[in-house]
Amino acid sequence: MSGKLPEGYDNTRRVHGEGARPDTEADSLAFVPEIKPGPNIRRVGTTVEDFEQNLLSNLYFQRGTTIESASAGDAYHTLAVTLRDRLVDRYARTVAAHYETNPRFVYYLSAEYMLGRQLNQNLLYTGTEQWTREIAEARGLSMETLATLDVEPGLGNGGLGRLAACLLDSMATLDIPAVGYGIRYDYGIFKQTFQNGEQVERPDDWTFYGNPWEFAAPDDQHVVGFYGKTESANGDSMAGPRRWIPSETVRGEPSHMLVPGYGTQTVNIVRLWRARASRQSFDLARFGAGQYGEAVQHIALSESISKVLYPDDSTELGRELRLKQQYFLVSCSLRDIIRRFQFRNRDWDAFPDKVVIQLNDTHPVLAIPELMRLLVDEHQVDWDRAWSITQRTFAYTCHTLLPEALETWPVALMERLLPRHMEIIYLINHVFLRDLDMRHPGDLRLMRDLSLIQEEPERRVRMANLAVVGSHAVNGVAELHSRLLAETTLRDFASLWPEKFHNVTNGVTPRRFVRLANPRLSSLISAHLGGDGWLTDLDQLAGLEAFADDNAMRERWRDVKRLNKVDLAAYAARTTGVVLDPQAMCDVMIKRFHEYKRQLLKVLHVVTLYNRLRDDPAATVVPRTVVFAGKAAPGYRAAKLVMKLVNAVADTVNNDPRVAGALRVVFLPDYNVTRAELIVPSADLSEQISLAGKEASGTGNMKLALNGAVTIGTLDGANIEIRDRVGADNFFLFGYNAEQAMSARRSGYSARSFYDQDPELRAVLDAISGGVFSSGDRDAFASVVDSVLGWDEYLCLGDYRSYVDCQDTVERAWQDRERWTSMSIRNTARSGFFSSDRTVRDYCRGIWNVEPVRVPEE
Ligand code: 26W
Repeated sequence: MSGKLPEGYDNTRRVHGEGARPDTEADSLAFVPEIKPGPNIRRVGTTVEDFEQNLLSNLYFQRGTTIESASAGDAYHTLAVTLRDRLVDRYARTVAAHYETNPRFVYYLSAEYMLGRQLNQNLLYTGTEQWTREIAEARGLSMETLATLDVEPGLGNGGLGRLAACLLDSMATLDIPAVGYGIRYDYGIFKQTFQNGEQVERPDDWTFYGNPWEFAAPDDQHVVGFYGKTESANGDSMAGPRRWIPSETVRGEPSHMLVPGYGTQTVNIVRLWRARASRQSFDLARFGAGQYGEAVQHIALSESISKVLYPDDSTELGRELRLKQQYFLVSCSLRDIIRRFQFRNRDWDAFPDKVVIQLNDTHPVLAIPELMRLLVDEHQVDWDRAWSITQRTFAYTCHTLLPEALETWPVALMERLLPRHMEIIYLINHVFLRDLDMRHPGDLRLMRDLSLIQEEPERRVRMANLAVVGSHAVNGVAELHSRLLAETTLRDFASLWPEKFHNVTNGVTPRRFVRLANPRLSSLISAHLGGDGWLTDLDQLAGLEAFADDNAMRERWRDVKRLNKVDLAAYAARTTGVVLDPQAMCDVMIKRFHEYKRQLLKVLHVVTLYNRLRDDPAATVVPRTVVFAGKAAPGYRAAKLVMKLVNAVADTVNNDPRVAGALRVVFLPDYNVTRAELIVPSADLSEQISLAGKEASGTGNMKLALNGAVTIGTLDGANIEIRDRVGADNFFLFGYNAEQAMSARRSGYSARSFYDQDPELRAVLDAISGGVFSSGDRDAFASVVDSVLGWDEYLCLGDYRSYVDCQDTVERAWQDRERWTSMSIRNTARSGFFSSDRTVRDYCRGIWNVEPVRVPEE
């Protein structure tokens, strides 16, 4: 094998569509860069001196400045580029190894990625932490300053987006050939601040100072069409080929960020698409006429596609721009995937052998009709063959159970925006319903419910149905979730195609959420496990079990937690002015605000404690710090009112001398990955109190358990598996289970009956509606109290007593310090299963059927 890679294999230097250079095989091979790291392109040394040289030369040549006049920004960008150089070295060898072996690739399509800050991660993954610390200290630069300049790319809302990032990290660490595809939003998830306790959203201009971690690849742009009409290419069958003539086009320009594996050479990429206007968009004539706005209007319109992330994480809004975003992601990514496939492969039937595309929820599901369009219309593959290739290529992960989160798009909008895709969806539906009728003749209910088209009240395309019909595998993200999907939401599909349905329980990367977030705990663990092998084999944590009842270990374990709580207290004081006691139990509820997650139930408990303390200051309560953090979708009024109530209760409690020292409540603003890395290590109690059957999995619960927090929770999502693994006596369980929650409603659930029967609950609700937390304004939170005393959708009052009693059990346990510490150690020791490495192994074995490709050292 010559080792000479064909032009652009490492997906650089090939341009498609409008304004592209002519792309002839002959001329492209003429310019083939030798990418095997040869002496002349070696930029990275192996000693601290080399590293310092690399830094200085990058400061000179990349920033055009000298050490004397360098700003902190210069220092940060220089460090970033120098680390990036080291990762590029490994990336080049990864590309060569993948070219060599032409493996099956996993392509992860996600509208969201919450990658977190890159600096500390890349310092760890390049093993240059110590060197950097020494050089920085020697040059009077503080690592903290550099870290604050490291902006978090907040290209996601919550669980789904962070899971995507954890899976990418684990795929690289397990040497799985993979590429993540997403959208490079100019504005990520909004910045959250509070005014009078209310959430205020501000735009997140995350690339204002540039992003040193990305490589723009303008030559790899693709042209994406919208609207327009279709016509037959040859012959009039809808099964095509047909021609789509879009009336509007934008260019999709990629930039990629490196995704290094830990403890291995593999470096994969995540490729993020950005919308650029087509070249002739600037209207010079209008500009000349002084119509400056109009002159750039077309550019603004085109580029609005990747302008901002939609901040909703569970209610589909059906905005046209959102659908354009989804198609933009899908069209660019599929063209890129096909281009990469065609480097080494010619036969379309081999496509599913070389390509598996994981659809991260329904957001990228247009990829199914888009692949059909590209195969049938652009590559003249006949319909049935194309359909078989498509089904064998796609796999779909569902991340929710909430009916309102299952996306459906108006047929009228789809027909207008994507006329050819609507034709293809109709044909897919026709063939599917025809086969269905063969298997279940005359079963109209089945046909109506499984059809890709909802007929009433408005004709809409059911994206989840399209995902299931067009994929060879469907999975939920926790055992209960996958079971409920097969028994309720997707029941008919599951009985039609039981072999398609899988469970892959979520996981989290221990590199970011233990090693980087909690270095104190990591070194304590490594000290007891004889090294940090556990970082890539998390089941090794089981070795800590032997020390769970060891006094010396418990002492040191508590020290770690206390010091982490000191850091949290310092941050809370700095950002909110609230003074926290590091000795108090740190009770944490950190997640998106949503009624099903029941932050309100946590507030009812806080008010219960407050009432108890107020009524009997001598009452023996355990000093407790309650930490809230999380954003609400800007339009989600009910969630935002609960947020306001949390801040109101916090103000009242924190300023009431009768409870000082016993109870503190703090709402830390602008929750994101970086905040999680601060809060998780300091948590003693992890609040996972969603109504059973509503939280698909949860991943915060895993991060907290791995960092020694003990969970109080319901039998919901992955809580069940956490309890199964850490043991029932190391988990505080309360409330309805999923079946009871579903039957409670059926058996005449009355929220008011709980109010009538439970005086403590009554006192709590009366205090809230009585204006205790709103300086006497009885209307402030009336609607919150009315809604739980009314329909109480998420059975807060039904679970109140069981929850409060369980919290009392928590307090009794906390008072036995040794027992609590043993419980904490056992939670960490028994949570190895929740590594995203295990999750990726499950996907590889059960759905992707891909093998690792080892990347050689130098
Ligand atoms: C259409 C708007 C929209 C946007 C995002 C609907 C639904 C979503 C996501 C699916 C919501 C989400 O983040 N789900 C969370 O996914 C996590 C990763 O699997 C799970 O751990 C959480 O339980 C689930 O709520």
